[in-house]
Amino acid sequence: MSQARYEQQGEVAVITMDNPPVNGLGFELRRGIVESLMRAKADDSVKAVVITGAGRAFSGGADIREFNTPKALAEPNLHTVIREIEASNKPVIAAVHSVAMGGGLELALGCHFRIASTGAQIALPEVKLGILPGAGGTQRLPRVVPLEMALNMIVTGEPVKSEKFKGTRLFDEIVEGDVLPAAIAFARKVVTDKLGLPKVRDLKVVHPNPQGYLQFARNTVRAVARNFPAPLRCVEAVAASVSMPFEEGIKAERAGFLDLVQTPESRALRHAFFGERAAAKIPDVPADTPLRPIETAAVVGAGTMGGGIAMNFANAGIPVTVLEANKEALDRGIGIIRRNYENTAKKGRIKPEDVEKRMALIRPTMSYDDIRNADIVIEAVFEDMPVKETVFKKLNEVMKAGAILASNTSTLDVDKIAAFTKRPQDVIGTHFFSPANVMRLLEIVRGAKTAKDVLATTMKLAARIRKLGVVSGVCDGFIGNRMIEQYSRQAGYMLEEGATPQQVDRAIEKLGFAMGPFRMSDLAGNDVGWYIRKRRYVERPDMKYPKIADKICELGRFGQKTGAGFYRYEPGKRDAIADPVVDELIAAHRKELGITPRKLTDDEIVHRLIFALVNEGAKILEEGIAMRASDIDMIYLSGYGFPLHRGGPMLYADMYGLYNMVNRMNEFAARAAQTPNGDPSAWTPAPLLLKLLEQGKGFND
Ligand code: T1G
Repeated sequence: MSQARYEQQGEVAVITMDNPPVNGLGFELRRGIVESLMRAKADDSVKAVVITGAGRAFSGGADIREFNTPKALAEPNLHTVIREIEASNKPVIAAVHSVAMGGGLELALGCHFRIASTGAQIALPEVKLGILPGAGGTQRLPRVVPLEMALNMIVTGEPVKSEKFKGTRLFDEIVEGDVLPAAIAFARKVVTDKLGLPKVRDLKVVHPNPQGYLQFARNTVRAVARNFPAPLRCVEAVAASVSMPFEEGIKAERAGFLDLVQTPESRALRHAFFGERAAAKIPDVPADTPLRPIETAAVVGAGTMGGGIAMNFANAGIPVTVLEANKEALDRGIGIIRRNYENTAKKGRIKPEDVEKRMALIRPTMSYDDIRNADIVIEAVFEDMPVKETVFKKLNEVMKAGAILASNTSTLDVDKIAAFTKRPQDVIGTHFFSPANVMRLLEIVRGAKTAKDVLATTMKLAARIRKLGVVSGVCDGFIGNRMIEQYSRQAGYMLEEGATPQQVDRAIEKLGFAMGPFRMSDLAGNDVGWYIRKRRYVERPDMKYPKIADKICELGRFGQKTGAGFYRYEPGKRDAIADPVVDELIAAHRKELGITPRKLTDDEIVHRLIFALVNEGAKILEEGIAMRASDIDMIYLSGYGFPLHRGGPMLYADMYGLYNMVNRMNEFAARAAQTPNGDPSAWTPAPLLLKLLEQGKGFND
């Protein structure tokens, strides 16, 4: 069945794009539109054509699922469709509602007239996918809206509400309510008033000093676009709309589009776009699973994490009760929440009155009785199993039937925690990342007995509190922390072999990481890792570890909170300053091990850190702890500062080539075998990695 429905209303033919969910302009739909246009053209009773979209969008643009596949460019491609519309000998009117983005807006720009309903999101968001509008958007939009507004839309990709275009030539009418009848009436008027077939391409870009403005735009964009080539190419494409005849401008735009769509940055951005949406899909939990209502929440523990978690609920307008054992800790926690809101209001990110509104949603208490009717309770107490046991036994006793009992544990076994209750089906892990009210990532840890509706409800709640929920199975460290442990081990080994903390940090930060391993450890607190390693030494005596981090901790150098760690810090400052004390400690340790320090290249540093992540990620995938490779990438992009333009560790490996990666791992293993305290086994490729390599596949295929 054609994805372009055709019906006639009197002398007006109505073509309705119908390719759920957002009328992506895929090959089938493009063909359907052209066939419908031909049909209208051949029918003398048709005097005008209206094009609109079914469902929730006019059109969300090119069907990005077709990218880098033959269908994306198969004729009729979007250019051809738009040319057929523009060349039509009968007026074509776009009836735009809800969403007109990317190719969807470009298609409307090829029409002779455009009618929009208010509130419609109008955008050319291609730059967010690492490309540029490739079907005339950079040439037509500046011809119907002011140059600066057009350029800003194309370089930022941000949507603008349709009513903001009042007074421009983008829309001939902007109407309240249903746009289709208005568009059909307008079409009739075009015919009776003989309004002709005006083409956007025939208009001129108007600006008092276009070259001056464009140079300013180039300088501004160059300064901020850093790792992404697309924004600057967007400026050049728009510049062509000013300096070139239309057809030349189209060619310049096309060249830019074809260059960008092949870039690794664009592949990474598209991967992140789909990865975010895929994360919410749980294969064995049907999308229509009935959810448990979440009207109220409770948090046990008013510490840093508990306070941040409570803020997420208040921010989403969900009343939340914060339970703390002692008054002083409770008052301190609530005070910190208030200060956070006041600071946010000072920065203008929320209105002053929002501070009180949100504080009013947060109810402090020291009594479990006050939380018994909450729909979800999140435990955020000390990371110690006996403490969790006490809390969950109490929650089991107190909470109403059907309440979701969540733990914010960052590494402990959620199945063991569930076993403290008589309702393991209601228990789930909700691992927030510090600061909990800021970091988008939420690892949702699915226990063996966690009910499907509890999982589905928690995933939905994640979106509601503006978190990126990613499902993890139960293992030590879940997904993110289990991988970061291997990353930290390699970082420590490289100090033993000859690198300095600043060299390791600088190398990975040059790749685009927000923070290298040693600055990150100093920020999080070196004692956190130390505590886990001491547990590991008992549980996993077979696993070898570099020892410099332990020695740093034995000196009480826990990082920023003690004024010194791998670096030293001036009081009240966060700048990491190289500290000769650390260099001496490292030198002494190397001597003790009998290591002659060697020069490590940035390339070795970067790839030992990343491939340590990837190899562990492959094991996590194989064990079913992570449902898909893109989930692992989303965790690293949103929770660990992995550079977006690289798409995450698993995509990085795919783009590097698994064959090449395994060769590097063999090189690292050989080196580790010759290094005192080295651990060649860290580089044994995960079976899944070898399997994919054999099949010539990548993690994200
Ligand atoms: N193609 C295919 N599927 C798309 C899509 C698209 N363009 N946009 C969204 N989807 C899917 C999405 O994967 C999800 O699928 C569902 O729709 C709902 O999305 C030549 C080449 C349109 C504002 O970049 O910004 O045109 O998970 O959860 O919050 O110049 O989706 O349900 O199976 O985001 O209501 C440019 C990207 C393409 C628009 C709707 N267009 N999409 O938001 O729902 S490049 C875009 C969005 C282009 C031309 C170039 C948003 C939305 P599923 P959702 P939403």
